[in-house]
Amino acid sequence: MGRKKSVILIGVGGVGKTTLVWRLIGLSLTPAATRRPGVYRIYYDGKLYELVDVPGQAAFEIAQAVASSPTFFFDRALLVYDLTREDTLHALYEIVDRLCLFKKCLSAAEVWVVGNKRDLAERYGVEYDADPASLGARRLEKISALYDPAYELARLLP
Ligand SMILES: Nc1nc2c(ncn2[C@@H]2O[C@H](COP(=O)(O)OP(=O)(O)O)[C@@H](O)[C@H]2O)c(=O)[nH]1
Ligand SMILES: [Mg+2]
Repeated sequence: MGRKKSVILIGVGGVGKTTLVWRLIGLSLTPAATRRPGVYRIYYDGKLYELVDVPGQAAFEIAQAVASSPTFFFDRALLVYDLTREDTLHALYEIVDRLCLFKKCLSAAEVWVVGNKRDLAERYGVEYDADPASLGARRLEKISALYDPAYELARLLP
């Protein structure tokens, strides 16, 4: 089966991180075991994943929670924002900056930016585009954690 892959979801409160985790957990045939609040294990496509859902609302709280996480290297970090709210995109820069101030710059094999609530962006015709490179990320993926089929959301896994 290979080594477990770890994925951390980072972003301010309300952007849809927990919704995304719960949709991904729905993929698993084996019931997901929660080891401690915010850490979920799923099996998908013959691989074991550990998903870390960071609690908190504001950028400083998220940065603090990530910095104090016992695991520090992740196979993938998903920087999640709400496509319809520019403040949630700006917050990602603040989180990434604060992590470096804590001398804990984000350490992940790959960083992806995830623009969530695509359904709302389409409905309102409002969408703030992230520049992934400026966040140290490889790519930007736009999703609807609420409405996209789970197998499509699974493309976010390493
Ligand atoms: N319309 C829409 N709402 C979403 C989507 N994803 C999450 N939400 C809603 O946004 C709110 C916050 O979601 P939550 O997962 O708790 O955000 P978190 O604080 O980042 O964990 C909830 O009311 C969700 O139902 C989405 O893709 N589309
Ligand atoms: Mg949450």
